[in-house]
Amino acid sequence: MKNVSILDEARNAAITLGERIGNVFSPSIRLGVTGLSRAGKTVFITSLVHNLLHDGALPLFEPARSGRLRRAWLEPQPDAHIPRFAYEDHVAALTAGEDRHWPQSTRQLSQLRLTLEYEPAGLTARYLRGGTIHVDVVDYPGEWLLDLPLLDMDYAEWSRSVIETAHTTGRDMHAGKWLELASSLDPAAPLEEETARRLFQLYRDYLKACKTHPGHFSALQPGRFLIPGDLEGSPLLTFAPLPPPEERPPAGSLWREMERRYQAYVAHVARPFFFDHFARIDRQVVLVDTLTALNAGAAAVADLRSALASVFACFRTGSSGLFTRRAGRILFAATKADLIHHASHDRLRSILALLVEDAARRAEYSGARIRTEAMAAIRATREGTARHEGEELPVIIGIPEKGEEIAGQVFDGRTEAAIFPGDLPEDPRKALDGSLEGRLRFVRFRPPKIHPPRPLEKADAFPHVRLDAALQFLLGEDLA
Ligand SMILES: Nc1nc2c(ncn2[C@@H]2O[C@H](COP(=O)(O)OP(=O)(O)OP(=O)(O)O)[C@@H](O)[C@H]2O)c(=O)[nH]1
Ligand SMILES: [Mg+2]
Repeated sequence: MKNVSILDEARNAAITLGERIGNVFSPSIRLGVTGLSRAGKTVFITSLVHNLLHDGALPLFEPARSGRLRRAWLEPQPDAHIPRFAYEDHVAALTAGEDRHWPQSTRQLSQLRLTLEYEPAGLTARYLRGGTIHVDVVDYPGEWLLDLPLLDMDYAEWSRSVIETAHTTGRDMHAGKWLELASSLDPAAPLEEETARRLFQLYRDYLKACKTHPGHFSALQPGRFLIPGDLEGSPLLTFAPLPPPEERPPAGSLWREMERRYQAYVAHVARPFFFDHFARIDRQVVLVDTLTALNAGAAAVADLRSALASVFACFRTGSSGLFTRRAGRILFAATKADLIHHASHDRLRSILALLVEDAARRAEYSGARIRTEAMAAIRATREGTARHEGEELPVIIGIPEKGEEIAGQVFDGRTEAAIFPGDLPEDPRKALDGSLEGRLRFVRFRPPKIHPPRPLEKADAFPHVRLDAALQFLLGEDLA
């Protein structure tokens, strides 16, 4: 990255050194969990922690299978200035008997420290170090990763590039009002706060419309305009791109004030996110709601691929040693695999693998170890077969959420149903060529009914699909 200053690098090195010294006696791993909104981040972290705390069935996680994992517990997190991941509230929501429900949407960065006590595998290891490791889980919106290009651009460059993409097909139908206002304003006129707000609102409406329009959400900046986190309503967010003027307008003008706010956003929001949080991540999980994209059609799948390429752009800088300090490992996981029959799980993984490979190629990525999985952090369904017109169909059985609908049947949120969601194609390329259109149908299910957590009873941990395989890839070697 061209304008990453020496100061930043020095600061980063200092963090690294400080953390290493602090970690001599209690190693810690920072596990980042990200994904675009509703990808399944909160449910993933809640189930992962719950399964470790309550001795869940994790046969693919070697330390658990071999009995070397002795104990897990929560501890106060290292970064007191970050909100704590509301683990207990999420478990309470999911285990509230008849009132159980999925956790609320969470729209900012949060953290949770999980400590694992284990028996090291080798004799030497057992002698040299204790078997305790802290896992600091960090939940953050994937939308914030899309701010990376801003670190490299000044306000004029950014404005020019945003306005240029706003004229491309698909986006242009949403950009009209904002562009109209932006081009009618005199950039040299003194700033009026009301105009600034109006411009910001129209630009944000444009971003929001693009986000819901399949095919166009991968470059929506600034990330905080969509997921403001703790900056909701902050003046730091009251800016928008303007057509760059030929001559530099005077201080106090609309242009100069917008420029100042943009610079403040980059300096105080985007840059600290990358350097204070992202840079310190050792293992990364990128959750991808591949099924929802498949359900929406080929344009949405192609769009997902471009969003993944933007994610790779962030990790690519990791290969130059700036953003990831220890051996990186990135897991891309297709979530909610319990919405399809297990016969299709590997196909789901292949589709994600294809998207990830394509995205990595586009971003010219090389770096950390990458893996793809199809997974359900919490399994809300079970499987069965049903006869339909003389044919045996693999179905999934669960309680669809109230208001969900299939072929005119509206579910009441209490009754179980057997659903044939359709088959995923054997050839993953079909996900992109439009041949799946209208052939898949997913509904949202209620969370499964489990008892409130009591320690040491396997049946009480959240059921899952391949959560243990994810754990093995992410942490298996650290507990060796
Ligand atoms: N069936 C099933 N549904 C899931 C699973 N994980 C998530 N979901 C569904 O996806 C929704 C979103 O999950 P969250 O974990 O809240 O997603 P998130 O990424 O934290 O979302 P934001 O906080 O809004 O960014 C949930 O409310 C569930 O409806 C899963 O493993 N199985
Ligand atoms: Mg969340």
